[in-house]
Amino acid sequence: MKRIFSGVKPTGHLTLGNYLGAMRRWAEVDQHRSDALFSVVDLHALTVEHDPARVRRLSRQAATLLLASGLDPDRCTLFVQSHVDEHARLSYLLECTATDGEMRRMIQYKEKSAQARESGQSVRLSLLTYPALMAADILAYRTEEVPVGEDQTQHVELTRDLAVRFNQRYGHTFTVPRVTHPPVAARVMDLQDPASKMGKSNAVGAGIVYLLDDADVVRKKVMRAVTDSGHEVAYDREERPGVTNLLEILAACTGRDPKELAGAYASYGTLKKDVADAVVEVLRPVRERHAELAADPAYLDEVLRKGADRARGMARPTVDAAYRAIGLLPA
Ligand code: AQP
Repeated sequence: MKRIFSGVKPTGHLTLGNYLGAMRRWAEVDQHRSDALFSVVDLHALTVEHDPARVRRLSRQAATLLLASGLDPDRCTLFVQSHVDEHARLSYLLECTATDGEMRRMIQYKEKSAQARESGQSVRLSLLTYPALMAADILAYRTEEVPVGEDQTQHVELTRDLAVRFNQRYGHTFTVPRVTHPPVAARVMDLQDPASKMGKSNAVGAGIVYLLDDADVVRKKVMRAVTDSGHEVAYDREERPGVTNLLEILAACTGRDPKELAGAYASYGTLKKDVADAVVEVLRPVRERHAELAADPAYLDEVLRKGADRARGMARPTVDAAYRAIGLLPA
């Protein structure tokens, strides 16, 4: 069976972008057709200013939402990244494989370091080096496919480059993974700013639908979405980014084609109403299941403990092999 790895960062409350771009596909497709690992990648939440108690809280919430969205611990491995030491062990070897220039070219580094400087904060060294950790997350499991939203493409490309370089220098050790994206909604945009990705760590939440928003809040956010000048409902990312985003969300929620949907609407108002209804319906079972799971924290602890045990067992042989290949003396 194909090996799959993907994860979410506990940097904020999970959003409709996380769900449509990644989580829903993990639950509906990936865990059924592959040997899949999904992780709450908490070490990545430490690359920017953070509050320890909040990261702990968000890590539990993210894991609970992954279960609520349909991940089944009997079908896949669900775990917290920091529970499996192999990620950090391998990350250092990949820092020794990557170049400074490669790291500085990463879009997230450029954007987030600029934001930190603007707000007078220092830039953590880990913000520069985290792509090596991300590559370790993937390569430790000999992952073949990485199902993610479009924003993660650059990270997976770097991971491929590092795997190929390591294999060429030190002998075949890693599987070279490939990225996959959902057919629609691979990049859900902020409802208030359709030029920006709907991101859970964005400062202003008015254009972000959180998975735990209640139905009224979801409706308000969708009905207030920024649309484009003109009145025609057209699918055009360049000229009509606001409406196109709504069409993509509706298509992802209903399983229909966004271009065909465009032809079915005469006004922005009716489109928004249908988008709001569709999003509320898609999120309803997730919220309900989240409430049930949150009432039983011991169950989550057990799932994460078993998941980490399983993940450790899978990662260790590969990471040990990488240590030997690069020239370190076996312990
Ligand atoms: N808007 C989105 N549309 C489609 N897919 C998305 N994903 C995230 N946002 C969208 C996908 O969700 C998975 C987990 O994302 P993540 O936790 O790695 O990153 P994030 O939600 O983008 O977190 P931040 O902190 O808000 O983001 P950054 O750091 O980018 O500013 C991934 O598969 C991601 O593609």
